[in-house]
Order: sequence, then structure tokens, then C-alpha cells
Amino acid sequence: MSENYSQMWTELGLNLKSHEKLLDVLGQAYRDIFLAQKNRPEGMQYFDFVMSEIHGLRVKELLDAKKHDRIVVGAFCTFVPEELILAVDGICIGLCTGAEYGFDEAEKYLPRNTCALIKSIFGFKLGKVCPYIESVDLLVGENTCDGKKKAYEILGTLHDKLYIMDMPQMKSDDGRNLLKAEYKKFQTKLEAISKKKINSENLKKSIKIVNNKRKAVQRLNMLRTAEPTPISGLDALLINQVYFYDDPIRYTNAVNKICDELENRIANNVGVFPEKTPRILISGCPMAVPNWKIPMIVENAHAVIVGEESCIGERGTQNLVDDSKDSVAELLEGIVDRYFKIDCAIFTPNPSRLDHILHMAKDYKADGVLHYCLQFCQPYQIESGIVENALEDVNIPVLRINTDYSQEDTGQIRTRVEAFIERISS
Ligand code: BJ8
Repeated sequence: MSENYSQMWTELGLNLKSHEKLLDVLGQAYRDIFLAQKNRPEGMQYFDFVMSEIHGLRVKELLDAKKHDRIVVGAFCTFVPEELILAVDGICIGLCTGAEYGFDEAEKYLPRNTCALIKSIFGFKLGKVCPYIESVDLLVGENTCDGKKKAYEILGTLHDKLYIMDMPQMKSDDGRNLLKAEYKKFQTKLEAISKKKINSENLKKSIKIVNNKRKAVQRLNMLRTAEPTPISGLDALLINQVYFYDDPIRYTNAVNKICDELENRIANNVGVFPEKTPRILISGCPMAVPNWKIPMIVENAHAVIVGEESCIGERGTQNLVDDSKDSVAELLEGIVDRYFKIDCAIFTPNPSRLDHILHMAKDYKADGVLHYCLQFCQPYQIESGIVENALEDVNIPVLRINTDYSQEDTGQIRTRVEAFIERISS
């Protein structure tokens, strides 16, 4: 990190010693996993810089923005509509929940058999090592899976800015009405804390900003369908992870810039791995920063990840909001339409996720699908059997992995992944 941010972290109430240890571990992991890759696109330098300053410069930017009366909103789920936050000139940050940190403390509040993503929320808060969670003016929890829903009841006793958004469980008219009502309540809440009104002008502008961000990632995804693929799955995942932190306009420019470079690579038949490298689609639970375990194992075993059917991936970035309308009410309908299509496994039934996986496997020319689940995540684990059957029916091999954030099962997973890659290569 280029500057010394100790004073900023102290003022945020971080535990400096623990925080320093965490940054050391993450910095080393980043060097070993990302910087050790060969043949990376030059455009990744931007994302390396963002990651190197993730607890520094970006946090400073947020605190400076707050001094200018802008609010910062933290979210744990892709159902939180960034468009509404931007419309009140706020900043939306997706909080990372991808590290095994402070689990001993978290387990004083949560059962051991809680998914690692939820424990991570508590671990970071209780360990006082996350500058984002300490900076927010509003922390949005959503009633998605049972684990999160119940854990937020307890999180509310640890964080006084927690706001709960209810969520539908079925894709019915009633479900859509519920989502719309919740987004209206969220609008009211944002207007109250920011002291700014949402109007058609600022809402339309914010929809365009987020649409452009999604279009840039969609462009990146399309380029990954090329053979040989011009970017590693690890780097593409990182770009998808940075999506949740960075300034949206700056991010969009950086993604489009790397896409220009990848287009050149494709035109010159330059791939990041040799031709005929087995292509794997990842499907399942989100992989939040710094959860890089599975992609690292896959790509070190000489396969390439070509897509992510995940909320930190295509499930989170597909579909745009209709920005052609002129009133706040109509624009809000467009937002509800877009978000209601997210096919999270908390919905029952959830056939569109299955269709999406089948399409992705075909479009990305995947030789196999790795279905990734966090232990104790019932929605995705229960859907994994349905996904496997549907894919095997069309002769696409599937490997199901259930894991957590620890490194203990790395060897065992590596063995299974290598056997799977051998199977799909023959
Ligand atoms: S829209 S996937 S970001 S809820 S892994 S906490 S489901 S037990 S994260 Fe998600 Fe929103 Fe859905 Fe996407 Fe529960 Fe499963 Fe844990 Fe999970």
C-alpha cells in the first residue's frame, strides 16, 4: 500500500494488529495466486492496483465522499439495487465475505454448521478488520436464505446501521409485488438518510451508469467464449469481484479497456493457456474476495475457467434495466423487472437457473461444469443434484464440490479436480 493509512484505520476503530496480519496474509496469497500467473493481459495492472489499495485508497475515497455529504451503503447481496443508491448520490459497496477470519468469535453467536459466507460477515465485524463495514451509513441485509435471515437478527445487535429488506421466495405476481414494495421502502430510506430526493433525472442517469457497468462485464464474458480463451478464470473472477468495490464509471472504463486488449489477443490467436486446454464452467455459490481456492486449484491443474454462473459472475450481471421511460414510477418498474429475474436458489421453483446453466455451458463451450457449494448452504446444495442431472442428460460432465474457506481440504479437492479434468480431456 503506497500510503500509511494507520490513522484512518484507527479512527474507524479497527484492530490495527489483527488488520495488519490480515493484510499480510492476503498480500502474500495475492502474489502467489494472481501475480504468479503467466501471460496476463496488461489491463490487469489496474485491477492489481485496486486490490493493493482495497483497504487504503478506496476507503479514503469513501470517507472523503462522506465529508461531502454522500452516503455509503454496504450490501451482501446482488438483490440490493445499486441504481437507487447512486440516484441519491450514494456509493454502493458489496461487502466481502470470502475469508475464514474470526470464525471462533463468530461461532459464539452462530451455530458451527452455518455457511462460511455468513460466518465471515460476523468474523470481520467482531475482529474489527473491515474498514468498509465500519464506514457505512446503511448496511443492507436481505431475507434470502434462512441462514442469512436469522443471522441478521443477531448482526443487528452488533451493527447499529443494519436495515433489513424482505425478499420474495417465489417468482409469482405476489412475489414481484413484494419486491417492488421493498424497493419503494428502500427508496424512502435512502432519501431519508441522504436527504436527497430521487427524481427521474438522477434515476435515469444512475440506471445508465449501472447498465454500462453490466454491459462492460457482459462484453468481457463474451470474449471468454473464444478459443483459446484470452484471459484466465482467476483474472476474470477478480474483475467480477472488483465490480462490487470500485467507482462504477472508473471500473467500466477499465473493463472496456481490458476488453479492447482481449479483442486484439483474439484477433492474433493469443490465448492465456494453450489451445485445447479443457474448459470449465463454475456454477453455484458466490465467490467473494478473497475466496480464490477453487479457481486456483482448477487453473493450476491446467484447465481454464471460462465462466461463472454465480452472483459474482453472470447471475449477478446479466440483464439490463430499461432506461427508456421518463417517470420515477416507470423506471422503478424497470428496476424491479430486472432484479426479479435473478435466479438465486432461494427461489422455489427455480427453473430459469437451470436454463441459464445449460445455455452458459453451450455458449462458453464448456467441457465440464464444476458445481461449487459452500458447506451448509442448503439452497445451492439441494439444487446441485437437479443441476447435475440436467447437465448429464445432455452429456456435460459435472463435478460437485462442497467446501468452506479453510485450506484443509485443498489436497483432496485437487485430487478430485485433476481426475475430473482427465475425464473431460479424454
Ligand atoms: S442472490 S446467491 S448474493 S442470497 S452461500 S449465505 S445462500 S447459505 S449468498 Fe447470495 Fe443474494 Fe442469492 Fe446471490 Fe445462504 Fe448459501 Fe450461505 Fe449464500
